[in-house]
Amino acid sequence: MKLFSAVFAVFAGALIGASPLQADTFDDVVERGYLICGVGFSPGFATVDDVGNFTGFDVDICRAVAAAVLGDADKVAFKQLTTKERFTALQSGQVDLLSRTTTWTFTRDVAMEVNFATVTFYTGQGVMVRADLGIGSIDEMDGAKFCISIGTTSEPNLRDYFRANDMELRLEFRDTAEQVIAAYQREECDAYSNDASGLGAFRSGMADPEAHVILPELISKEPLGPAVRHGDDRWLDIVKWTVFALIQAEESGITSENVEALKASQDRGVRNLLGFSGHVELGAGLPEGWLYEVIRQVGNYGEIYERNVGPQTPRGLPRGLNALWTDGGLMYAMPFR
Ligand SMILES: N[C@@H](CCC(=O)N[C@@H](CS)C(=O)NCC(=O)O)C(=O)O
Repeated sequence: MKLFSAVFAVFAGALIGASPLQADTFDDVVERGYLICGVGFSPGFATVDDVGNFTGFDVDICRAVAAAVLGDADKVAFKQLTTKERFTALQSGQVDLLSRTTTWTFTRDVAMEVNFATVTFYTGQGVMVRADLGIGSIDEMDGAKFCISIGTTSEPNLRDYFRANDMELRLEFRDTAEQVIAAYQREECDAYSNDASGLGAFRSGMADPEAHVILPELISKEPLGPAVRHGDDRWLDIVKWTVFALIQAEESGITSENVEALKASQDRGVRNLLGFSGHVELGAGLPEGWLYEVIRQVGNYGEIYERNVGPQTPRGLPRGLNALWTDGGLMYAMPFR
């Protein structure tokens, strides 16, 4: 019995491949030759077309990491995960990286044993209601019934807000965003609540967008970012510094258009940022020019933002808190030195 347990433990450990002591996702990805990235189903963040092409803000973060590690942004296998299954998928080793409109919270970071690399998108929780209810503020929603997805921060945020304001809250849960929206459209609830960055997209996809109103309040902070497993420090560093490179490149005016010309630059800051410095990248075991490939193939943070969710896209999201710190936003890369 004891022997069986020990054998089983070793076998299970090999299967999940996530023992903190052994974890080295970087080596696994290089050996496999492609990255497995967990994404979601949100327009602007992750969607797939009829022929299997993935696009979106979160998708581009995966592509940037693949370009950094493998020199090719296309070497990614995407796995669409529901909110309910996303952390198990990461913990059990089904994905190398979770880039899925996921809020960095205390509980997730500490108790769920995932490490958030940094924040890629700041948003907050908003509420959409049927216009015919004539509601102008969440504070008029005592007793309202909300449709929400299982396993999101949306549930505890709503509970806290309603409790704090002494209002009654009724919840109707569904497994996926698609099911939540369908339930809301069938009027099985009065309101839909989720990250504000996603609400407008879902509204614009409805047959009758003007029949729904997005209320002005945000009831929470939702800092979204990519996550890896605990105990996988080198991999965490790579994901973190890939994102910082995207942000710093925007601040330094380096784009997918001009990066080729800057490749030969002797400026120390530029060389560090593009991964040609001869020391920064070697510690992580990455090839020369690893960040040059990221910017060349995927673009800088601003390019990723504008392409997927910016004002010129159907999402139409202004930069707001996601502007660079130099423009009054919160996007601030740690120094490349
Ligand atoms: N940021 C929140 C919510 C994120 C989220 O995933 N929201 C929606 C769409 S904006 C969703 O995809 N829901 C359910 C699903 O299809 O899995 C969290 O981390 O819990």
